[in-house]
Amino acid sequence: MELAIFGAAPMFAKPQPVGFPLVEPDTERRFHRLVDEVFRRNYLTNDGPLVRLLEEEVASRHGCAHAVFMANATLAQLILMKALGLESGSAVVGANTFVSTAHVCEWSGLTPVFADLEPETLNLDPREIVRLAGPDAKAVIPTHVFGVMADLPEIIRLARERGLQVVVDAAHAFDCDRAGVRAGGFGVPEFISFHATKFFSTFEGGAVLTDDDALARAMRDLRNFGFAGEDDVRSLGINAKGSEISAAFGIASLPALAERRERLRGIYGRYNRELAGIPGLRTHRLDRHGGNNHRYYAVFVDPGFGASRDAVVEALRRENVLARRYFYPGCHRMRHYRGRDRYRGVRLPATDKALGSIIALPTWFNGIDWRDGVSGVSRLLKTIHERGAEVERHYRGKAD
Ligand code: T4K
Repeated sequence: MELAIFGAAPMFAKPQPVGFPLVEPDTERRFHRLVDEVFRRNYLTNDGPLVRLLEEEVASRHGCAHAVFMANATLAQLILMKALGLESGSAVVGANTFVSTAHVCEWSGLTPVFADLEPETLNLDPREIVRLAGPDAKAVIPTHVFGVMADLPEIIRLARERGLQVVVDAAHAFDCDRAGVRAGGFGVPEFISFHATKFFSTFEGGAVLTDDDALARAMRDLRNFGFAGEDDVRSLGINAKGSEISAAFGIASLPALAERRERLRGIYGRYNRELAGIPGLRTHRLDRHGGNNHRYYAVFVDPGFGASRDAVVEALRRENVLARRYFYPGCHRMRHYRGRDRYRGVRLPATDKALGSIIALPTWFNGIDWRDGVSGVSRLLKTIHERGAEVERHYRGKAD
């Protein structure tokens, strides 16, 4: 098989992004009906009936008392940290996360202290809390990377010993669990993302999951400028409300989730079978400790593969496979952080190793049957391996 980098036509006529939104035709039809209702009611935002329904549905799916819906997960984290009184000191944050997790610490007045990962799960290694939590530490913020749940029982234990609060980035973890416990069920607040490309989406959106009634009440005020009553502002709030249109899309998606989950599990299984045995290519296992929504599929390109990770990504992109290197280079190596004195000496070898070799592949396909999508991407990876030396030479030739 010839590759596009050597002049062949790309394997896929249309771009196949990792972040292709998951929207079934029935979801779209249900959404349009709900939007018609929104206009008939003429109630567009500010804690409307669809927002309330969405909050009930999300909370009950996750087995917790409250899901406080917000405009996105970044604002949900900001509001949560404000409601918890996290406004100074430092927070131990896994470096392998979307940069917003660290940024929100700074917006809240906390210095992020970046922690290394467990290679098996790609999540914050709980032992890092012992190493990194200094006298000014106030919180620890693990992320459930790709929906693989962090070791919350151990993280919570170590945090409590040190008087730290635990705030969890569950952005990827809708409907995921660790030994049967879902995000929101561990006794600590977790924020989740409903961004367009997530397993469950509201276009933009997010929520905090919690069992704590007082915390939920405080966050509902904070997301609405701090209003506790019509003319009564009791806290320094902001506008983080989600609209009825966003909620409508979430509600329209709910009936599709069981089938969506099955489809993604099928894609995960098929990739595992088709990629098995390619030397130097390792699959990231998603279901070691519990259930996963399988929204992401990641592989590691090890030295035995024959071409470097970045050469592989370049070759795939030319085939219209828009592979990503999530969360390369890690927060600690993002320009905003790495240039500052505070971060100069930071060494996170496990994070650097994993993020130097990871590739996220598409799990939802644009205009083609998913079986053909998975087989096409797998055939490409086999061919890139077989022609590894040439692929690498081509990549280096371009880079020079
Ligand atoms: N914590 C974690 C661990 C997160 O992953 C995120 C968000 C957050 C916190 C914060 O949650 P939010 O505040 O967003 O609710 C994206 C998203 O913007 C971001 O929400 C997400 N994580 C992150 C992992 O991915 P990019 O820069 O990778 O996405 P972008 O725009 O390059 O899109 C990826 C691909 O998907 C592109 O090839 C285009 C395609 N695409 C994208 C969209 C939005 C479509 O085909 N259709 C679309 O509607 O950041």
